[in-house]
Amino acid sequence: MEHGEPRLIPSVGGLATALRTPHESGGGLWFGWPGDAMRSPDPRVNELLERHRVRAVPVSAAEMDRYYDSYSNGLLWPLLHYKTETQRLDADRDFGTYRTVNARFADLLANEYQDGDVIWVHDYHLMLVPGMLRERLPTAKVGFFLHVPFPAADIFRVLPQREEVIRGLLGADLLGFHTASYRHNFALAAAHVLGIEAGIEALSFEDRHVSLGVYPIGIDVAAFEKLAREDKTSEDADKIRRAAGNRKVLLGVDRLDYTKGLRRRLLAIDRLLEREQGLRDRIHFIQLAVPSREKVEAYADLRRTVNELVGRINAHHGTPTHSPVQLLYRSVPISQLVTLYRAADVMLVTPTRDGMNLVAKEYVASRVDEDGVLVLSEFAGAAAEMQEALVVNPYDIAEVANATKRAIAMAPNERAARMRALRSRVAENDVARWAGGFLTDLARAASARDASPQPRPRRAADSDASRVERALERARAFERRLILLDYDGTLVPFAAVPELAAPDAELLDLLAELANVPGNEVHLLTGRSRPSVESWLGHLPIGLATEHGLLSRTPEGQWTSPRARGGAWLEPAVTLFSDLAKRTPGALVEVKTASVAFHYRRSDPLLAAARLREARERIATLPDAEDAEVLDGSAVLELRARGVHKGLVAAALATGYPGAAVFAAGDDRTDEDTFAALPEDAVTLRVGRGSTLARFRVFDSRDVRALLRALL
Ligand code: ADQ
Repeated sequence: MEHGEPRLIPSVGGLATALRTPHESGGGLWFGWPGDAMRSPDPRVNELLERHRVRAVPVSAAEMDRYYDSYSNGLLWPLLHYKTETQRLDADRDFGTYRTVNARFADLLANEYQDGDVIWVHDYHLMLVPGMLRERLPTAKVGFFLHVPFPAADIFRVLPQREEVIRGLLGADLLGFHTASYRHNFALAAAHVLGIEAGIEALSFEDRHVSLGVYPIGIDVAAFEKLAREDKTSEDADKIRRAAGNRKVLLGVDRLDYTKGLRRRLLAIDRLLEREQGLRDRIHFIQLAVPSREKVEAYADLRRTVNELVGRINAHHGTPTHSPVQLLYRSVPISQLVTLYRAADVMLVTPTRDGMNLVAKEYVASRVDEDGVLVLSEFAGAAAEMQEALVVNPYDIAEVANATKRAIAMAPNERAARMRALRSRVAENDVARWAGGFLTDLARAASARDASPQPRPRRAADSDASRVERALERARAFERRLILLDYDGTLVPFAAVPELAAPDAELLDLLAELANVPGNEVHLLTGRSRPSVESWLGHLPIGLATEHGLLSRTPEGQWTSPRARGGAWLEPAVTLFSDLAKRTPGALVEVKTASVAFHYRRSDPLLAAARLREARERIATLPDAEDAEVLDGSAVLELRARGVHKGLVAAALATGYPGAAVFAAGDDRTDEDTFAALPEDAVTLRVGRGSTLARFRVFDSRDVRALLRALL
C-alpha cells in the first residue's frame, strides 16, 4: 500500500522468477497465502490479486501460529534439516491445523480445476496436498517439489505423522528433489514407513506409479549478470573495497537461521584470527543476516548467540581503528546484494544443512570478472554441482578456518580457473531450465499413467455415511442378498502375528445373525489358507473362499476341489524363497496349497528391494514358470497359480445367486478384483485409503461391522 494505493510488488525470489514465464504464458493461477493483504477491506486489493491471477488461500492468525510457526517451522523444518533436538517439543499437536490448511488449499484448487490442468505444489508446508488432490481429482496431473533436504530414513522416522505425510506426498505423479541423495532418502523412508518396495526413480503405491526426479534449482543468471555488469555496481563495489582499506573482504549472506551455520562460521573466523594474528588487521568480514521466523523460539536464541560471538571476536581481535566482523541484520535490495557479491574476495556459504542454497549460485553468477573464491559446505545441495568451490565440512571448525585462509591467499590464476568452471555450470542450469525440466517430466509421468490400461475408471469413493446407509437400505428391500467379505483389515484389525487375528465373540454373533436372515448368503473371501479360517469360522453357515479363491466351501460346508494346482514351479519356489529369507533378516516365508509368499515388512527396504529383484529373475527360470504369477502385495511378494483371484469367485457367486442385491467389503489390492467383477450397482465398500473401484469408503473394521449390523 503506498499513499493508499495498493501495489503488487513482484518477489525477487528465484521461485517466483522461475515460474513467472509459465504463469504468464500458460494462463496459470498462483494459490497461496497473501499475508496481511487478505485482511484489507479495500476492494482494490482483491481486484489486484485477481488481475495477477493470484488466488488467496485464507489462513487466520490463530491458524498461522499452529500451521506455520509451530508445525511447519517448529517441527518439520528442524527435522528435515537433521536438527531433531531443536524441534518444538509439543508441536505435534498442531498437526490437525496443518491438515486443515492443506485441505483448504486442496479444496480451492479442486474448485478451480479444469480438465487437463497441471498442478505444481511446492515445499514442506503443503506435503499433504498431493494426496488430498488425488482423492478429489483422481486424474489430475500433480507434481510436488521439495525445496529443503529430505533427511535419512532414520531421522525421518522420528516424525509421528510420518505415514500420513508420506502418503500425502505419494499422491503426486512426480516428486522432485534438489539432489540424488534426497531422492534416495525419500525412497527408502517411503519403503520403510509403508512397507512398499524401494525404487530409485519410481515407487509403486496403491496401483499407481509415482516418479521420483532430481532437479537442482537454479537462479535467474541473466538478471544477476546484467546487474553485475552495470557501471554503478562496479563503482559501488569499489567503494566498499576502499572503505575496507587494503583488507580482504569476506562475505556471508543468509537468512538468520540455525541451519545456515552462522555460529560455527564465526567460530572458524575466531579460530583463524587466534592462530594467524597477522590476519587480524587484514580481513573485513561482512555478515548480512535477514531476521526470519522470529516467533519461533530457536530463532531468538540464535540471534543472542550470534550477537555474543561477534562481540567476542571484535573485542579479542579488533584494533582501535578496525573491527574484523561487521554484522548487519537486514534485507538489502538485489542491486546492493550484487554489489556486495562483486566486492567480496571470499564468499562463505557454510550451512550445516541446506536444500540447495541460492546464495552460492548468486555469488558465482555475479562474478562476471571471473574472480572471487567460494567456500561451500558439503551439506548444501549446491555442493553436488559446485565441486570447484573450496568444499568444507561446516562442523569441522579447523577445516573451515583453513579453507578461509587458503581462499584469502589463493593465486589469481587458480581463482579464475575455479570461478570459470563454476560459472559455466551455474549458467547452464538456470532456473528456467529447472522449471522446464520438471514440467516436462510431470507431463510425461502423468501421460504414462493415462495410457496404462485401467479396466474401469477409478473414482473418488464416497465416504458420506448417510449415502452408504441409504444404499444399504435399498439392498435390504431385496428378497435375496449376497454378502462378500474380506477378513483381515476388513472384519478385524491387523494383528502383530496372523494367528492373533482370531474373531471375537461379537463378530461371530454378527456373522451368524447375518447368515441366518432368510435370503442372505454370506461368503468370506480371504488370502488365508484353509486351516485357520476353518478352525475359527468353520462352524458358521457361511461360504469360505481361501487362498484368494483357490479352495472354496459352500455355506453348507461342502469344500470344492482346488481351482488350480501348485504345479512343478511350487517346490523349487519354496526353496528359492527360503534361501532369500535366510539372507534377509526380518523376512519370512509362508507356504500355502498353491502359492508361496515372501514377507518383508520387517526387513531393511534396500536389502528387500535387492532380494525382490533377485526373486523375480530367478522365478522366470523355474520349471513351468508360465503357470505361476507374481502378486505384489503390501510388503509381500506372492507367487501363485495363474488365474486364481477373488474376482473369479465373486463373479461365480453373483451369477449363481441371481436377482440378489450384492454387498462387498475389502481393504487391499486383492479385493479390487472382487469389486471389478461385480455389477455396477453392487454396494462395494473400500476400508481405509487407497485408490479403489469401490463406490464407498469407510475408515476401519469398526465401520464395516456397524454397516453390517444395519443390514440386519
Ligand atoms: P532459503 O532457506 O531461503 O530457501 P536460499 O536458497 O539461500 O535459502 O535463498 C535465500 C534467498 O534470500 C537468496 O535469494 C538470497 O539472495 C536472499 N537473501 C538472503 N539474505 C538476504 C539479505 N540480507 N538481503 C537480501 N536478500 C537476501 C529454501 C531452501 C534452500 C533452497 C531454496 C530454493 O532452504 O536450500 O535453495 O529454498 O529451493
